Amino acid sequence: MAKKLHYFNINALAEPIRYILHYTKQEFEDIRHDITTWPDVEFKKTLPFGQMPLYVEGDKSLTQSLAIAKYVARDSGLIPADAWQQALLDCAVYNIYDFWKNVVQFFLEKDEEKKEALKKVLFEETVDFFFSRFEKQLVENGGYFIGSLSWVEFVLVGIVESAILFLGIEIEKKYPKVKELVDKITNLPGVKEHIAARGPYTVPQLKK
Ligand SMILES: N[C@@H](CCC(=O)N[C@@H](CS)C(=O)NCC(=O)O)C(=O)O
Repeated sequence: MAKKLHYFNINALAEPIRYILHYTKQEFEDIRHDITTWPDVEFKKTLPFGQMPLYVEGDKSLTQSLAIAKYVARDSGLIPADAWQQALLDCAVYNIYDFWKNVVQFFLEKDEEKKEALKKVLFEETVDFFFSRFEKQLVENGGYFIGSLSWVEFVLVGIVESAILFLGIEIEKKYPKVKELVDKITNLPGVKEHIAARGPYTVPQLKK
């Protein structure tokens, strides 16, 4: 069945999904909408909640990036059978998104003074608050969240790469296990070729 992923031409919420799809060798159409001219009013009206990513499989469609990432990771050994292990992964992924919310808030802030204040808190407190904890979890679990590769490590790496791009800092340098994971995921078969083919991302300029 034809699979399509709609998102902008940026990493952010869609790159973990793209990584999982490439790693698990699922063919899909990687449809990228232009963020610099967004909103595409007619297309936006067709989105169930007005936002992307949107995943389409035949006549079915799904929104919410985490629901999509988890769905495309099924049947691939990236989701444990045990309910407690699944819950630990859900917990980890919501922590990752709690961090990401701060980056989005900073990125979307238009008032220069407020943006500077948000940046200060992010750089001086938020990044270390979350990453010292992610690092500790990875150290305690053999480099993963629950002891083996799961869909959530793909989410962490996608979000780390996006945060590095959007904040302009090299977050992972201070956190060796996070860095190790970024290197591991980005060199996985399928993911590596995808990255080489798409080239580097740049920070998007949003329409005023
Ligand atoms: N909770 C949603 C958030 C989706 C979301 O915020 N999408 C943004 C891009 S990252 C979007 O579509 N923005 C365009 C708009 O709202 O018009 C998810 O995880 O998928």
